[in-house]
Amino acid sequence: LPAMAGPATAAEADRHQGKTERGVTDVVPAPVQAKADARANFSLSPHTVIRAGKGADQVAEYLRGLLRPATGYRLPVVSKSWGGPAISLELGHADQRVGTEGYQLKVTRDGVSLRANTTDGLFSGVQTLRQLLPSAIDAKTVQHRAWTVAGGSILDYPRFGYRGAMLDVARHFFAPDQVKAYIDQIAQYKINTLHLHLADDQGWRIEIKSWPRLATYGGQTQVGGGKGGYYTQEQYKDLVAYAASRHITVVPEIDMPGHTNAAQASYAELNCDGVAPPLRTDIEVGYSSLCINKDITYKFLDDVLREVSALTPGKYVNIGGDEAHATKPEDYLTFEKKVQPIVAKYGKLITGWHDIAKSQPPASAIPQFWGTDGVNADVAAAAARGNKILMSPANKAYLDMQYNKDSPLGLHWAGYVEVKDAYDWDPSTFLQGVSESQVAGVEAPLWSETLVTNDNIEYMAFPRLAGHAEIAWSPKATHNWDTYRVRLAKQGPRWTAQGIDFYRSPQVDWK
Ligand code: TNX
Repeated sequence: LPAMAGPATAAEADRHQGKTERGVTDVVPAPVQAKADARANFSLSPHTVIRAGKGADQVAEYLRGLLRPATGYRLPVVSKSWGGPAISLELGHADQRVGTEGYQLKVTRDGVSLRANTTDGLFSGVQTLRQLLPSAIDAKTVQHRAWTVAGGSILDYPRFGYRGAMLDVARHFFAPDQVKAYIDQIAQYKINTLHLHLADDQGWRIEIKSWPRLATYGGQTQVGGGKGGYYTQEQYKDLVAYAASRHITVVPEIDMPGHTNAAQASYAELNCDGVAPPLRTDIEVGYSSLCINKDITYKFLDDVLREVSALTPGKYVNIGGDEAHATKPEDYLTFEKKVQPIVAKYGKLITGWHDIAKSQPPASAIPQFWGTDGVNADVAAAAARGNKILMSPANKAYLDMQYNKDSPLGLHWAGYVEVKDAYDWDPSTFLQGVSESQVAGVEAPLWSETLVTNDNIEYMAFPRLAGHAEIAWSPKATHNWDTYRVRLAKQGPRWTAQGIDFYRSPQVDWK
């Protein structure tokens, strides 16, 4: 073949001709409606301003923070623009259909107009806008090149209200900055909830003022015997605020009545025999249980749930409930009957692993399904009673499952989960007796038995998290692996620019 003249790659073509390497239909999660208009591309310039309508300042400043490092442009946030090139963020006057979390985005030659009914909606629109720019927009230093926004219009809103990621900071502790990095990574896929697994057998990770040894003693190690750690209440509040600045609500989990060895090691009185067990750094599960018939157990939980609730602005607190193999079934029910009202007393609603379904929690509680097959009578019965179900089937949604037998990280008790497996499931048909309107949403849990660094987190979460985010956000009708894998491939250069160490699955033709 004769050598082709001209730029060799799409990105180069973009640089030379001001064309775009991606369009409005390439976005992940797929929007509800997207109409490309190649003649309507808009280019950022040193003169571009960000116009923030009333109430849109915070999102406008966030957008500015995203666009400045790579462009080097000033991009001032202004309340009025004078007809020059602008990205305009406006609250209100959006199409009815966008609801409380959706947005409308229109790119023309003259600028970008983003509208939503809420700042959450604007924030989601900003994440879309980001993907209409070249992937180099995520570089941390100035790149000299054209910054063309793909032209067209988008109308978008989520399928489910709960779009979650969970991070297990108990098995291995992750410092506040590490969690913030993950928050930034997940926010770009319109995840709106971060569930923090704050206490387990190997570590207690949040300061409780009325029971200080939980953190200072129970937090001092982790799986493998490293030094562990915990969040002070100030650090936790700062994390919650950081998440809120990314329009993400934190759901704190205190696992109980099992997965409690760190607490029992910290306070002898929490054990039926009054003897504190040693701290544990192995990965066995199902051996620990709080003492169900001691009053002190409920005094302890009242204190913990009071403090955690007071630190948490979100409406949900997760009370764990999984794998309580060391608790007798009748004791488990006794325990749940006593603990669930404490959560209500402190003004919170309950989430918990689906094991809590058999205790018939109030209809406002959200059991989180983590099973691997499509039949679970307790969960179906809860749905029939009115509970919404959060879907995290382990063989699909667990980010800690190995991709294949050669994956250097992860476990495989629920099977190997390649990128296609993680994408190919439907939360509204996975479980018998749980249909679309009974699903609260989707959460992708990342357990950390084998994970130590942010690179480890990234390698397990990406690319799979993008698939779960798409399942939670995009209309079912857009679900299609063949088109998804092409859109997903285009995320690769973005992750590279962001420094995300993702798994280059052979199922995707990465650029
Ligand atoms: C099961 S899933 C657990 C966790 C483990 C995880 C590892 C669930 C509710 N409990 O304690 O970390 O498997 O994949």
